[in-house]
Amino acid sequence: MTIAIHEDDVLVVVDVQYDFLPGGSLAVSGGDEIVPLINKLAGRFKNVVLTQDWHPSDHISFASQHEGKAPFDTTELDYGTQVLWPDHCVWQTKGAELSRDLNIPHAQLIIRKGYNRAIDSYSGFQEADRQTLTGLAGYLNERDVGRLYVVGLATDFCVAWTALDGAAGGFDVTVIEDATRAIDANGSLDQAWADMAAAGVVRVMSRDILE
Ligand code: VGL
Ligand code: ZN
Repeated sequence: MTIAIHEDDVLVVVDVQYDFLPGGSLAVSGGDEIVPLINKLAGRFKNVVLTQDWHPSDHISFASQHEGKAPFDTTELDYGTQVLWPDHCVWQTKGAELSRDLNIPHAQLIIRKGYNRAIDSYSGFQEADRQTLTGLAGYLNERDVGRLYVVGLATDFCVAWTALDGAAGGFDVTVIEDATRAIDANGSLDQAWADMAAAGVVRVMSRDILE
């Protein structure tokens, strides 16, 4: 079934950065496979917004900042349970750069997130304290946009949290599943799809839009 993309719909491309691609410090399996598909999808959208995970080198989400902890362990922070990651997307490093294979010259905005040392931010809308906003909702509302279509990395973290916050903010949100890839740590992918379904996030495949 074909979904018609409208002129006011927005494609949100999440964290297609070298550290999440093969060879990167937090490489998502098959992450590179989605880049040509994202480029193709982006050609159908007048409006495209990118997000960029952007951390200081001593970011609190890095296992290296917590004595005795290893990547994929968790720790309790003021705002809740935090998964600890390998150092990744450190600003001004190659790993933090958006893939040069993205071919989306008409992208209108890049939202950086995770730049506060003490707060992680998977979501493009708000930080993990669930209080500090990135400004993305304000931007989209001011632009009076239509539906949001979310793609990128990783399905179960930054894509899911962005989709969930978009839905909570009153947007009509769709995730294009085959234009995402997952980290899938400890059942996180199943949980993410369950959470998104419960929030009314629509799940489609790229063929639903492209064919
Ligand atoms: C992400 C873990 C840590 C993501 C970002 O883009 O999904 N995951 N930082
Ligand atoms: Zn991060």
